[in-house]
Amino acid sequence: MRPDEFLDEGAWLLAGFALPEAEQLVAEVEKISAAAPFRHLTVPTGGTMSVAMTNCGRVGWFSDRRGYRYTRQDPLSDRDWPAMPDLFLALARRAGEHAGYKGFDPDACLINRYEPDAKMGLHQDRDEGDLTQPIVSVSLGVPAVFLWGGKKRADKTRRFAVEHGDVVVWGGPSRLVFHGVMPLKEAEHPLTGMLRYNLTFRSAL
Ligand code: MD3
Ligand code: FE
Repeated sequence: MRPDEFLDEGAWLLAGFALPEAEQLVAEVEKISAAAPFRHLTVPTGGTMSVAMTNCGRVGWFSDRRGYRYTRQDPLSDRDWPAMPDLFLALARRAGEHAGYKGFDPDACLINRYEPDAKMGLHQDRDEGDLTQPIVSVSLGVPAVFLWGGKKRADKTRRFAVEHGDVVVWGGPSRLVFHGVMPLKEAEHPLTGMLRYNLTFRSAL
């Protein structure tokens, strides 16, 4: 097994941390997306994201021409986002604690779905209300390459690979670093086919 890897102050890669429950996690993602379908959101500049998204939890992240925000209801259906499964919350708490963040209690889980070639440009996650809390990220399915920069967009970036079952915890001095995901390479995973899912747990309110 790959050891835990220290990435930077406050940031840890917990290799394979979610492997024991990965199959159940994928099944929960499929249930959530039956109630709140994956969609390609529009960004304020008018473009469409190549990554498709949905959410579970008390609030969900949403974007349209007006901007980015967390909403209590899915704007597509005007219904509450699906509840966060106990399995998700337990995993997020355990990973947070493992990386030194006691009492992590996320209220939002953004679920990203990558098809071949889908990518995420460099950005900061700063729409959350409580920036003292970490973000816990869980990778499922096809492997990907994360881009990991500094506090300024122009800072030099590092790359590292994330695989099925890997968990990354970003907090403290690493919470506001610029990051992104390289275009997904075409590959097959027995649980997800050509897809990669990423769950990110956040304290949004
Ligand atoms: C926070 N997702 O949804 S994991 C995102 O794989 C997002 O889908 C990517 O970035 C994905 O906002 C990357 C989450 C992540 C990665 C690096 C970070 C969150 C981070 C660095 C600093 C703070
Ligand atoms: Fe992000």
